[in-house]
Amino acid sequence: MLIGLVGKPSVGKSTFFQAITSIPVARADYPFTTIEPNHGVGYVEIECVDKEFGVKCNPRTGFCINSRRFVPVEILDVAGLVPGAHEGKGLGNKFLDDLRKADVLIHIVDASGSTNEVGEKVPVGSYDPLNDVLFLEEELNHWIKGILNGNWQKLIRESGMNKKNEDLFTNVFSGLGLSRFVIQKTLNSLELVEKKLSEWSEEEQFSFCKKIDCCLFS
Ligand SMILES: Nc1nc2c(ncn2[C@@H]2O[C@H](COP(=O)(O)OP(=O)(O)OP(=O)(O)O)[C@@H](O)[C@H]2O)c(=O)[nH]1
Ligand SMILES: [Mg+2]
Repeated sequence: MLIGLVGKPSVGKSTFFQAITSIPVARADYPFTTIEPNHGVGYVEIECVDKEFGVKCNPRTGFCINSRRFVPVEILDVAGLVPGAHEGKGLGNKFLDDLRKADVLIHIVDASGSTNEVGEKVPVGSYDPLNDVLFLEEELNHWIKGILNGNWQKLIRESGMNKKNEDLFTNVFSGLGLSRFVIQKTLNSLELVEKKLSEWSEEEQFSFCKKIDCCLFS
């Protein structure tokens, strides 16, 4: 499993990464300390069933010590996102492409409210962290929309060749690990299964991206 760490700058993403992987990485109290992603492996410790079955555990991945299984989990720590990243603010949102293969995202939030929306220090409690949750979701939606925009003209051409919407979108989003089933369900819920792509409004395109985003990293 690959877990991506996301959040605005200076909230402790790299600190969390280091705590989990024991890999020393740059951490500092100014925004954009991380620019290139940090990639490492951490371990989830669980009880092994070897004792119960009276066997010696020999796991294919990770390791087992005294009936404690250490299950490897890949972690990716990326640069911070700021509001408007999809318009190029901060370091933009291109680095999110590194998270394409992530199964899950963990959003690291500074719950003390001591950093503003771009990760600068402010008095403790003077910033509402809920704002971070909302803008990060919005930025992820825009990132997906950017992927769709890049493929839109091609999709419209192919849609004219009588290809089904679910097949077209499955091709575009398979690289993100989205199945045909999820695409079909999303199109169904928005009543867009049959609608010709050339007739989709901007709003419908964005709604699709928003819905698909929820399925992506669940
Ligand atoms: N008080 C407190 N400080 C923390 C915590 N986690 C991280 N910090 C501090 O917050 C600052 C930023 O930490 P980083 O781990 O570099 O944050 P980041 O989110 O990776 O930042 P960017 O790479 O700039 O996006 C550092 O000075 C850390 O020591 C925490 O749980 N509590
Ligand atoms: Mg960092």
